[in-house]
Amino acid sequence: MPEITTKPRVQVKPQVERPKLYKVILINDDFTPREFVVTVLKGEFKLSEDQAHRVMITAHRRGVCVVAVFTKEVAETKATRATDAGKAKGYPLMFTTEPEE
Ligand code: TYC
Repeated sequence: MPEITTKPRVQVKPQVERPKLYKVILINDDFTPREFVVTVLKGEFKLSEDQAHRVMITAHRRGVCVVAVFTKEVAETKATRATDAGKAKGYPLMFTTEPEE
């Protein structure tokens, strides 16, 4: 049986580029209880108790701490959800996102 080969009319660009990654950053404040920060880090970012405590204490001491790195949409969704969890309790807890270099 004869083989029919067709040439695509449109050149498809190979999707080989890795998606740009975004850091989720925890910002310190003077009001949110430490234990609440740890609870949010465990719940939203799936950190262990030990990891969550280290991240919280680093932000507390240095002002900020990188929590984790995700694709843009996941980073923004998690940062918003975690910030909203604080807002719901009346705390000024804040998570932001920033592209990785
Ligand atoms: N600084 C807060 C306190 O002393 C605790 C805290 C830590 C709040 C990290 C926010 O990102 C934060 N209660």
